[in-house]
Amino acid sequence: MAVERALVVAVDLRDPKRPLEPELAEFEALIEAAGAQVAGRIVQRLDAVDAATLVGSGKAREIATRAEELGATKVFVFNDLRPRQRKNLDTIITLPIVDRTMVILDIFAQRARSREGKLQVELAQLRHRQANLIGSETALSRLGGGVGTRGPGETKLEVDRRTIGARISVLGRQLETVRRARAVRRAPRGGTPLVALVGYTNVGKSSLLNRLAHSTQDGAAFVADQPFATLDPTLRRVYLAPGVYARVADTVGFITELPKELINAFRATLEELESADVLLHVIDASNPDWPRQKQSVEDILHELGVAGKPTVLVFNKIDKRDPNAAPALPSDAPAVSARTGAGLDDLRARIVERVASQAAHA
Ligand SMILES: Nc1nc2c(ncn2[C@@H]2O[C@H](COP(=O)(O)OP(=O)(O)OP(=O)(O)O)[C@@H](O)[C@H]2O)c(=O)[nH]1
Ligand SMILES: [Mg+2]
Repeated sequence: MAVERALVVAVDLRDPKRPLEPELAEFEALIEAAGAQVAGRIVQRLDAVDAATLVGSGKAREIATRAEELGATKVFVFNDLRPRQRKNLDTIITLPIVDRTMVILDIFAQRARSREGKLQVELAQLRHRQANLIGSETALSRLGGGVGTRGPGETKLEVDRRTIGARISVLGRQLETVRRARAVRRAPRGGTPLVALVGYTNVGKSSLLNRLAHSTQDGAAFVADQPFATLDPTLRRVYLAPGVYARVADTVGFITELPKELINAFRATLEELESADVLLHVIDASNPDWPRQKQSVEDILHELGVAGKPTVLVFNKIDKRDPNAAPALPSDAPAVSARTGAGLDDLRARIVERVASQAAHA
């Protein structure tokens, strides 16, 4: 199939607390990670989104014209789209409309490897379609192929709306069985503390795990400069201090406005977080947008009910960071580089400290 050409559409509500640009740039990176090419963007400034068409009907017609000029094959909408807005837009714009959740789910569908991961993604996709009435009449067939239509492992997503409900029940039951098996495997191992890596996607969690566990190539966790490289968590034994070891779990990266379908679907994977003694929250210090990313991660941890866990903050990628760049890093948090290995001794010491104080309180 030819490369899909994306026209990106966003409404800018000019909220000073939430500037559009970093999140829109992130959305475009997600679209490219899903395999499409960004051909253009249209930003509509409004005080509030239009209840009927999100962008306003005049703007919607402009989008349709612009899409044609650019030879776009799909329109990617940044903001949340209500089913009614989607339906109305569909009548003005003949191209398939793909939302942010569909893009993220598409990436997950392409990357999922484990049976549980695949079941989770398919379930999340079907729930999203059901909730948004995608799959009704023309919308699905118009999507054609590519971003927004792929199921895990090359299977094409079930298109018949009447069978979605039945498929969702089957998937739910299969996941239950897989999860039960996993809970048995995760039974406590002789008092070795469990440390879970958490953080925004692409901050270097898997790289850090490989460093800490001295994993090279064979058996190393998968590292890539792309969002959601890790979908299937790995667990490694890590040396901390003479006689002190931890089991360290890598996890799925978070993102601002993580689709709620995904939070639910990945709850099982994130159970790792619940059983963890300590969370190691990894932040990309080289990204000027790190405060937003850190806040998003904290919000999601809160939603998952694990915000109260003892946490060690660690700033990664300091090799890539301009030391004078704003915003400054807190002086007391460990700063490391998974690439060069800088700061790792200090980090190990912090983890030991946290694990010890945790054990003392237990
Ligand atoms: N310069 C620099 N790059 C790093 C460092 N740590 C990781 N990277 C790079 O950052 C990218 C993402 O690294 P990963 O380890 O896959 O990040 P992750 O947090 O596991 O990402 P997801 O699994 O996608 O959430 C890769 O290109 C790494 O090589 C670092 O300390 N310095
Ligand atoms: Mg990873």
